[in-house]
Amino acid sequence: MTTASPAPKKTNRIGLEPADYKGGKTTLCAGCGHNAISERIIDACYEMGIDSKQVIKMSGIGCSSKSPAYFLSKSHGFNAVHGRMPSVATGAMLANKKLIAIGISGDGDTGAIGIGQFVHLMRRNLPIIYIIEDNGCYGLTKGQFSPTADLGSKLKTGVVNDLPPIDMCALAIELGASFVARSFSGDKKQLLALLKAALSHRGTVMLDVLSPCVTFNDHEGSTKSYAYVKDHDEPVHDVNFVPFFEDIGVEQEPGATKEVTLHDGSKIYLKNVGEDYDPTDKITAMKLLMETARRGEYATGLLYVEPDKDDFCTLLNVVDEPLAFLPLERTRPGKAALDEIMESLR
Ligand SMILES: Cc1ncc(C[n+]2csc(CCOP(=O)(O)OP(=O)(O)O)c2C)c(N)n1
Ligand code: SF4
Ligand SMILES: [Mg+2]
Repeated sequence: MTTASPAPKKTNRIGLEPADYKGGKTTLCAGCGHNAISERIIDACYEMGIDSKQVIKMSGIGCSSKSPAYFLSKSHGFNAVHGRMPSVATGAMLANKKLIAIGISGDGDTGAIGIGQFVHLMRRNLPIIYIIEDNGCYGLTKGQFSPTADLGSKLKTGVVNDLPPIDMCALAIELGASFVARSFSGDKKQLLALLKAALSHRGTVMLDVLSPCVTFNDHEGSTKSYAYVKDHDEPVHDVNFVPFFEDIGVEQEPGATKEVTLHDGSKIYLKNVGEDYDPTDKITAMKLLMETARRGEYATGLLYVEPDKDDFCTLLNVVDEPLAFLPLERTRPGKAALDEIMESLR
């Protein structure tokens, strides 16, 4: 009698299985958008063949900031103080620019207490994938309005928000981030393609993911509920990503698809859904964000990209080797170098 041999295990280009990219069991509420984002990060890292040990997961405080515990358990991690993840991430990347930094924040963590740190992170173009898990409220502290809550949005108690929101994408574009996108935790295909493209970009990726809080902000009258976001999601294009290690040409209809080559040679194909959209033009991106916000809609997709902009480590001429491995003779200038500096100051 012959016995059937077990099906070969599914592995990626570095021989790892999807399970190798998982994290601990989530303690977030069932149905929380943040869980879906963690799942897409796992998928993206598996499909791109990322070495988890090269990844540093950074976060602040909030339900969103707990998420790094639920993906890539073999990576390095640092759970910083509320809103202070950007400075810790900056230090980490300057100490070792070969790391892949994934920062997870919330709309409260970034838009309120952390706004000052966020502003300087964006203008420095640090190499980091900075994800805002945006539910328009402070989930961890029971659902108060955050700075991304829309004007007129209602709390469960009926309280109406009377302050205008901060559009984190518009802010990031204005400040200098070189890859700015918006997506929805419920849109698996778009979010996965954007995350894979983010892993291929060198510079600041600011990804604002609408991620409903099922416990405090998923009712009628909320503009960050699943139902509202689903009905008002306006993708500007279909996003298709082809990694550098899969040399597949994509058939393009002339004029309708924009091709962007990313830092590692991967390509992103953006097929217009409606009007022609050029994500390399800042003014177009700002206009789109303002027009869609005025209609109460969310423009999603790759809103702005500048693939060749120098990142912060390149700008500062940071050495290739991690600082911790540099020998003493390279970290301490000798007498001759000090004499030269003193001479130049005379
Ligand atoms: C210095 C400081 N101030 C306030 C708090 C209380 N606090 C904890 S989480 C949070 C907001 C979290 O909101 P958000 O970043 O949107 O994350 P979410 O829970 O919605 O994912 C606040 C105000 C704190 N932990 N530390
Ligand atoms: S309170 Fe809201 S944000 Fe926090 S885990 Fe539950 S659903 Fe998610
Ligand atoms: Mg929040």
